[in-house]
Amino acid sequence: MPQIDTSNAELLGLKGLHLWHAPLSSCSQRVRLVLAERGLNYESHLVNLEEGEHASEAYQAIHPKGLVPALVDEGELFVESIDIIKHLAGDTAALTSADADLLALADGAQLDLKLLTFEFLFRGGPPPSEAKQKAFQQTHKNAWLKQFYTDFAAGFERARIEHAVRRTDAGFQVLEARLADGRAYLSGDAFSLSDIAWLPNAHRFALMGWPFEQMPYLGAWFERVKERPCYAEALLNWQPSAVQNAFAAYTNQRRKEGTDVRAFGGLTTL
Ligand SMILES: N[C@@H](CCC(=O)N[C@@H](CS)C(=O)NCC(=O)O)C(=O)O
Repeated sequence: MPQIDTSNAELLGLKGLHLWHAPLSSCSQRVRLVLAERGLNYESHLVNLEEGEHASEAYQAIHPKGLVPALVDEGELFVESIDIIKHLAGDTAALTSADADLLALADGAQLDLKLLTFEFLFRGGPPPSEAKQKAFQQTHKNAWLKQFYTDFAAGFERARIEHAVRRTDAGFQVLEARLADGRAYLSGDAFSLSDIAWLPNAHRFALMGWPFEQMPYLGAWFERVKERPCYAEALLNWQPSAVQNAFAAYTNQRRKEGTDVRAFGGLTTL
């Protein structure tokens, strides 16, 4: 669903690029990466997910599923991060030399990334108050998202976490195999949307202590793409150091307990 019809008069009248996004959202990170890489100016509309701003009527009138990101380009509305990055890349030759299958794989990896992020990073933070949870359940219209929060509060079943870890590992193995021929980037010699689609995922799983040391080509790719200025501009600068430290402390704690991501899905045999 790349471009969607909207009857939202406020959006139709907007000039230039407008992005609704959240600092830590991997789908938002993808879009900011293309914007940074292309040097495009945009008006930033931050949506505070912790405060449940995406459950507001106003935001749900922008994004039909009440998720981030959403982009308006000269009055045209786009949702779905992969579709947005394709739109923003325009006809930039290098960026568009991406593989459709790697973009689809990144898109399909989203739900597992979300589950594992909540389990291995967000669970370390304070839970939202009951009043906040109730308000969210009453006002957000996305039934799947509401069920996800209910499941998170109850604790995810181990089998669900195991499956998510195994599928994530399988996705990273596809990237490792691609890179094994010595190419610098996922789709060849040029940095492309394939790299942009996957960079937020590598960044996210690194925060959880994913064993990238077992995937030498992917590990080297990650080091290479981190050097690009867009990584700092679109990801690091949006990640407060207090949050990063809290994630690191929680990851260490679970590592010591033997309950971190490495203890699932047969990732490591410690
Ligand atoms: N397939 C969509 C997924 C969008 C999505 O799930 N966005 C997340 C952030 S990455 C979100 O809005 N989450 C809201 C929440 O967790 O409450 C895309 O690629 O844009």
